[in-house]
Amino acid sequence: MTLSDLAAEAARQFKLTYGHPPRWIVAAPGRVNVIGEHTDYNDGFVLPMAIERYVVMAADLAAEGGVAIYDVEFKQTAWIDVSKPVTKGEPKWSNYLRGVMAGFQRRGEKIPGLAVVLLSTVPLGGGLSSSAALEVCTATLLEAATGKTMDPVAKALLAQQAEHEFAGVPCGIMDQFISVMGREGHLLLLDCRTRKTELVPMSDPAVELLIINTNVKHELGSGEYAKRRAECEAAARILSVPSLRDATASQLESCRGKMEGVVYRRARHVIGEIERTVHAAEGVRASNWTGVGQLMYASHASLRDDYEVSCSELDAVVDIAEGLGLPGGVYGCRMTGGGFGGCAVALVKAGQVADITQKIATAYQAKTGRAATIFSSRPAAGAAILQG
Ligand code: GAF
Repeated sequence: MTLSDLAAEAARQFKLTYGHPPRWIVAAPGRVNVIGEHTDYNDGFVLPMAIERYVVMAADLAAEGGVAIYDVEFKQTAWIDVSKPVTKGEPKWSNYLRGVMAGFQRRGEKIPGLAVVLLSTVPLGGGLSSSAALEVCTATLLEAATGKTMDPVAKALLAQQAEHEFAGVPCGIMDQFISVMGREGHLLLLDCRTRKTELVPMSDPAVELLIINTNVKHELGSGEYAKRRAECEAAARILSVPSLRDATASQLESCRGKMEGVVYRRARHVIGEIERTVHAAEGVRASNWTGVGQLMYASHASLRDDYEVSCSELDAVVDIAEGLGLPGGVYGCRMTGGGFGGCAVALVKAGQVADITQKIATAYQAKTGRAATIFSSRPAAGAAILQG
């Protein structure tokens, strides 16, 4: 579904639910990370793009004091009391919105009463940042409804804080930044230390990014994510650097004897991945697709063996893609996002997309007994007010 189809559907659902057309329609995209995994909370580089999958909200003013949100997929309404400081509550998904509303209140903003309809085409638990899209979409709606536009960095940080405090995931800044700052036809090279962003054009019609959802649900709240973060901090302490961004591979080797094997491997992944990300951005700029593809495979191996955030289904997808290789139209493939399930991303020759999709789907089913969901996306624009 295109974004304008989705906006029209949100307007239709709003009218069905509340009896009149919406005043505002806003949207925020999900993302796929091309490379730079588990580097954001180590002050490193990431290279994500916004995808043509969105959370969309249609809304209008309503009685003061409360925000009602009807989720079309869950067929469920959440009601949030905004007459006092917003707190965590039920249903669980409403916490992403609650967290953003609480952040707005902390900035001294009064949240008006609202009637909202929520639609999403970002698969849940697919590692494509459905939660960041929901947070950023909520922030965009509040911008529209209060008439106060936020600075994009402040907006992304507010959404990240909502994730920390209301969803309990100590995530980095990548997902919220790309959902706010994505640009059509571009990847976003983000320096997570300085928060400096650079748009990297990716409009070569000869290549496409395929997103392969293993349909193994990924769950970052389970504690493994926080554990990885703590291991990275432990490595930085041993190396006497503020963060792993400041460490080199040779420094790490010289301190190897001072750290547990697992901490050493986590650091080796992060240090290598930061370097790969910078090289991959250069590769994209030069349309050196073979080079970018090799970096993607290396990233996957490192996430699988050193960082241990892959799973057998993601490994199966990458093995199948690598088996097709260049003659089969595949430049590179890797898991994307937090890991433990979710999606892989493959850089492929545009002319062979249909063939590659069919081959990966068949081989994945045979190998794992599961059905994959495969789609391609061009780099999309970040969050926007579509109406109002
Ligand atoms: C998740 C987090 F939310 C991001 O901040 C990032 O750390 C990613 O996992 C791994 O690169 O999506």
